[in-house]
Amino acid sequence: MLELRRHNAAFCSPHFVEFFRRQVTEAIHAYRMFTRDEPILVAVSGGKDSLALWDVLIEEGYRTAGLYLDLGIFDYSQESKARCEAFAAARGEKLYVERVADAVGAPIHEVQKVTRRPTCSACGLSKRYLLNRAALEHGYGVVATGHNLDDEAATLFGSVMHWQTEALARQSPALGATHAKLARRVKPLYRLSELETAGYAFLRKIDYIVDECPFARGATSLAHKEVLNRLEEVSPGAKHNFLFGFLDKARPVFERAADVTLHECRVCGQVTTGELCAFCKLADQVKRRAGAKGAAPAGDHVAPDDGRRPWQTQ
Ligand code: Q46
Ligand code: ZN
Repeated sequence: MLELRRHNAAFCSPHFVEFFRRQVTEAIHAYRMFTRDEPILVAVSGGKDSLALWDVLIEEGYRTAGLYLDLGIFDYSQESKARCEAFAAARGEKLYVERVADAVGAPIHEVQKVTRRPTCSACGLSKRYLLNRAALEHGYGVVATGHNLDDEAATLFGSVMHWQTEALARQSPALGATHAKLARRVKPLYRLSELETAGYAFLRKIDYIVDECPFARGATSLAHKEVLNRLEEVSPGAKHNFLFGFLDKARPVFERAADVTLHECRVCGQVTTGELCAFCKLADQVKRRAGAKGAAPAGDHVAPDDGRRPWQTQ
């Protein structure tokens, strides 16, 4: 029996699986994320959230393929990639694998040495860029990620703490394609907590990587999650109310205030606000300062997502 305090309900295993899938399909319909006829690219990291999401979409009859971004982070990457490959093979689904080092010019954990850009910042930028590029190259108009309620509430908390109004305007379970070279980005798990996703992955016997990326240690987003977990303990439903209250009442105000003009990067043709996109600048820095050598093997974990699009670094 699984007890969910914020819903004031308890579920047996089959009913929990049903409840979980219904939350996902309701999210898809509420935000018109995609239709059954359209192919969906699911960004998978080998963790519980993205694999649980892929599992639900397959079981609900959606047309999907997975995309694994191989970050080249030691054993972590190798193990997470193996989980994604096994998951896809067992279900007969297509999995695209992209080696980030091939695109950036160095494994992601070496980028800091040559550019001084923090590893997670270079990683986040590269992931946003490569996700969008892969979607366009392989003909997918929409990318789905496994961000859950805890991720989204923590991101919102961080943006509010620093009053990042542009980030607040962007934070949404679904971001549209505002340019022909932008795939839509959706988060069908935004109504489900981390605990609920873990419960679903367990009940569905999904073999996922439990370890976090080694660079996640000490991340501010984890501190924000702890604060929110403490609030949730004394007030079940606090995270849900925080996120959903924002989406209903506050986001439209921030959204109206934000507007950008988009161009195509003169080097790679992807979307940017300036002449050269942030990814091309990063790759150029890496090449010039380190001399691009080949790639190393890699792995991934879905990063916190404040809705930044491929051209945004701040
Ligand atoms: S950003 Fe940083 Fe994550 Fe990239 S380097 Fe690892 S912790 S995977 S969410
Ligand atoms: Zn570019």
